[in-house]
Amino acid sequence: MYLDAIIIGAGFSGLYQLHQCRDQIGLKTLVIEEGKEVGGTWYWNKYPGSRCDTESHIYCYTFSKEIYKNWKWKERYPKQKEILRYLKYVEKKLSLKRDIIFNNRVNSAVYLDEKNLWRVKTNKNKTFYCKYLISAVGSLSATNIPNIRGLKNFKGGWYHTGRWPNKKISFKNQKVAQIGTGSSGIQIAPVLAKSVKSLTVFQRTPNYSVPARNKKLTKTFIKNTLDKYNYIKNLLKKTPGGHAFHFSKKSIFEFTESKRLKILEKAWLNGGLSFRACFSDITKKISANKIVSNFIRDKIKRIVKDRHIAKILTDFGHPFTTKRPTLNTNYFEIFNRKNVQLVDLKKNPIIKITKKGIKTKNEELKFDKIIFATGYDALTGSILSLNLTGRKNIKLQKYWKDGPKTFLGIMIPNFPNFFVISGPGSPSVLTNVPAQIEQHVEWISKFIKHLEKVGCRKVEPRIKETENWVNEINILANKSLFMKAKNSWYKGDNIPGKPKKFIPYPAGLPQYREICNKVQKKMYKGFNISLK
Ligand code: NA7
Repeated sequence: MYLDAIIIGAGFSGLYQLHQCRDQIGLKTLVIEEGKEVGGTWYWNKYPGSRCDTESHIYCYTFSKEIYKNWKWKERYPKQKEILRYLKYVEKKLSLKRDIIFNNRVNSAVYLDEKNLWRVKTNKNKTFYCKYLISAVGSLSATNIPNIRGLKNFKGGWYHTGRWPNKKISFKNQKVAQIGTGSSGIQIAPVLAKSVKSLTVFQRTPNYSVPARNKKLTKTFIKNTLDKYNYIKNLLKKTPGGHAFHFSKKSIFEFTESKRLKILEKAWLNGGLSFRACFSDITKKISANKIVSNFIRDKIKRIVKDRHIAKILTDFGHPFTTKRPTLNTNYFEIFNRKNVQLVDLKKNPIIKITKKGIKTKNEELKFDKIIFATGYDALTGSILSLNLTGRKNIKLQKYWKDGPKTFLGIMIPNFPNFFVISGPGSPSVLTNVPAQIEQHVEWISKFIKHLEKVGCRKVEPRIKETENWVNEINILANKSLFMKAKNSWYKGDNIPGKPKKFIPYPAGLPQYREICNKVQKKMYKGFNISLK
């Protein structure tokens, strides 16, 4: 079957890209989706307590006033189920489903030089051909299941938070092990702790976490945000992460110690991702960051009664925000419960998984279930899993063996007519993702429209511009605090053998948007456009 465009993935990015390609440009378009429904990340992340850390009134599309105004979020942070309902609502509104095939995972995509087409194959033995191939596979979708000896012998059930089964799983009165304490682990643990017989949390790296302070949204709040549609849409274009909060213009050092504390207390009480923005320099200057890191450490120590456990939970080896910042609802409080234990993997590492549980250096523990909240092969894993072969038989795995090479995070040399939404080299995971997605989808769509207008046969970025872009990301990352985290998935540290390079574009969405717009204005400088 021949199509003008194939989009891989039916999450936030795939749905909007389909609307653009089909309804705005008029291309014959198909979305191929592995799940049996729309949703992407939010289709797979169904674990108990799954919720977005970005506030609901901005974790959504803003491209359509009608869509924005006709949806009413219920809570400050949207639950996974609510986000799924929202995406289904958008899908219905735009009649997208008729151009999506579900239950098909793309296994390979090969660029056929002589035909100037992509040949796309799925695990259900379906083959498609298209001119434009667009990856909307998400940055956090290739799960990381650590290669721990013995997992296949385990007689109980085991699950990864990012591939949660469709059926209901009961943990009631069971002995549960949870490996990993990132955003997902910190969300699932307090929910499990309430019903399980015992919960054992295996922590490799302690994580900073700020209270989410989730709450039901009031009618007044909902009305105000809907009324302020234009303002919100514009605001998301101006803030560095595409969030609805501004960073303070004032340094922490402009205040006396007691005033600083007051400001921090107020931000802590408000909770949420905006905590880091209460001074201008928390994310930029190590001396400012240290004060705030210590503030968080003290807060946790005040919650957790056992001093030894509190120490393990706060023995941070990295500055606040240099790894993915997490929000929590009573996470640290669970360590005051009798049915919750903490294992410090730094001192007591896992040796193997046995038939009945987990053997660590110091003990052998029995479990009914194991939960892997161990994150993802972030940003590159999902794209590499597509097994792309570009011009002259060049494999993406090989081309990216020393790290991802993209221009603007959008296109890759040697892989003509292949676009990436929210991929490596773009701000992606450092932003409120739907805000970045809208910018990408609109930029890519405008580009494709232009290519069609000028009669382009194939397009790919130039090597020189790509090298410059990769260097620019390196330079910006080295200047930032991000590199002070020894171990972070932002730079590939969580996956054995993955190149250790900072992956997302770290200078914020407005600056990135400006660069992309400039390239567009200069008639796509940096790209080789071959005409018919
Ligand atoms: P994260 O943020 O990558 O967290 C994964 C956690 O799992 C983290 O605590 C890791 O420790 C830990 N981990 C990873 N591999 C291992 C092994 N082999 N042994 C023990 N512990 C391990 O993933 P999340 O799903 O929580 O969050 C990702 C994003 O997805 C989130 O921000 C949301 O946007 C959705 P480490 O810190 O690497 O030492």
